[in-house]
Amino acid sequence: MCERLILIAVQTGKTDVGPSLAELSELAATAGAEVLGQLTQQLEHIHPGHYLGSGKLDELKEMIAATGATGVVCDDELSPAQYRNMEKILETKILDRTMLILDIFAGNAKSAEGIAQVELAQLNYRLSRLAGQGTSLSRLGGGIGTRGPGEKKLETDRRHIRNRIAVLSRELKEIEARRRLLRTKRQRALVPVVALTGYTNAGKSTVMNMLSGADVLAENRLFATLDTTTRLTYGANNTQFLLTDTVGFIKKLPHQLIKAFRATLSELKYADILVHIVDASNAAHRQRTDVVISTLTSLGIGDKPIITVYNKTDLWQDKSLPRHDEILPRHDEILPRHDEILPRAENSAATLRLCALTGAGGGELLEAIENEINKLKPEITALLPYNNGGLLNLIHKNGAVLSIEYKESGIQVCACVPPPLANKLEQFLIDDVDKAGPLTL
Ligand SMILES: Nc1nc2c(ncn2[C@@H]2O[C@H](COP(=O)(O)OP(=O)(O)OP(=O)(O)O)[C@@H](O)[C@H]2O)c(=O)[nH]1
Ligand SMILES: [Mg+2]
Repeated sequence: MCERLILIAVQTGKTDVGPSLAELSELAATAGAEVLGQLTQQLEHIHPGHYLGSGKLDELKEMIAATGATGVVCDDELSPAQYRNMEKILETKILDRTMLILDIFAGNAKSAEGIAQVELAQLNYRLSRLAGQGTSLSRLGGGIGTRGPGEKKLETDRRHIRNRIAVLSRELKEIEARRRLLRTKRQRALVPVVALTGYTNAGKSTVMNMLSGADVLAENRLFATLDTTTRLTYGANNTQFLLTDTVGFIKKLPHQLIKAFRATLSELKYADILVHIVDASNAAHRQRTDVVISTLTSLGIGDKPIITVYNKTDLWQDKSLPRHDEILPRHDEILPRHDEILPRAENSAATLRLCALTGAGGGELLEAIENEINKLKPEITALLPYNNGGLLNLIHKNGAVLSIEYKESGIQVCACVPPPLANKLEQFLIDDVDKAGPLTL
């Protein structure tokens, strides 16, 4: 069944809800629905009982009847009370932004981990909707909000949902343990991890394919990637690193999803360097950058070195970006100028431009990644016993040797090495006495 929906939003402050509604419309289309129209209201506060004010609700009811809409989507997450009241007053299906996002995730999940994570998020969301309510879920019927692994569970009661949540949580714990093992192996291999991050549809998977030769699905739709993919990749000077493609962010990303996707998002947490891909052709790219940075910060990973990449340069000069025309008062004013882009992230290590589609700028990106990898390597001085040549080989392979001296007590090496190797060498580290210079009395 193709849902035919009307989008609604309340504007409380000065911020225009236009871009947010445009994005909601994109979410609805990605979920397979048709958007018939939209309705906004300027209010000081969102109405606690039924989101819109009473008069506006009447207007909406008329609009539903006139257009033959099958449902209404609200741009904010509704409280259970708002949800119930609106459903009663409007006598139609009520959806919110969170339900659309969960539905898209459910449609796109492929791996066992992805499917389990989405189901967990959906069940937690449904459970929160059921708070203090004895209602059966069957009244929701089919369509958006009911699709996905949780579909069969719609007829079950709260206890059933809780049991299922417990089973899924256990399953995910096991998957997480496997991930941890993989991570330990990677750390042992001393290869740095670089993770791609950014708003959904910014071009992360396209960059992944371009840099690593992977064949990850890159599509012009929201949340095409839900599963992480990691590939061994080579930098400009053949430095090895692991490149990871991850799930994208969006404004008002449901917290149930963030919680359920903890294992997937941990790939960002354990990365050494983040590459933030920005679709700079999108008029709202500055706000989206802020969303990404604040999401990273809320995940406790805002302090990693970030390379900011302004992608889709080929579209920057295009004056006829149809999807965003409505929210573009003056295109030139909003798009970054080619010669003047300021890094938005405070700790942005480097800022560069890219056209991931053609690969233009790819060389610079690899160089920037390599630069950051080199910065990760602290300078150490170690005195290695002569019978432990393996360590010297490791230093040669993974670090940059600055000097070697063959002394009576061992081999004194000064080198820049990755932090895991520095840890491994801990017992051999010495203060570099030669560097300190002669003592003067
Ligand atoms: N014109 C143009 N399109 C690009 C460029 N880079 C990526 N795209 C397109 O942007 C769309 C989204 O690309 P993806 O790589 O799937 O984006 P993503 O960030 O992985 O998106 P999600 O996984 O859905 O969050 C695709 O249609 C790409 O072909 C670029 O430099 N120029
Ligand atoms: Mg992707």
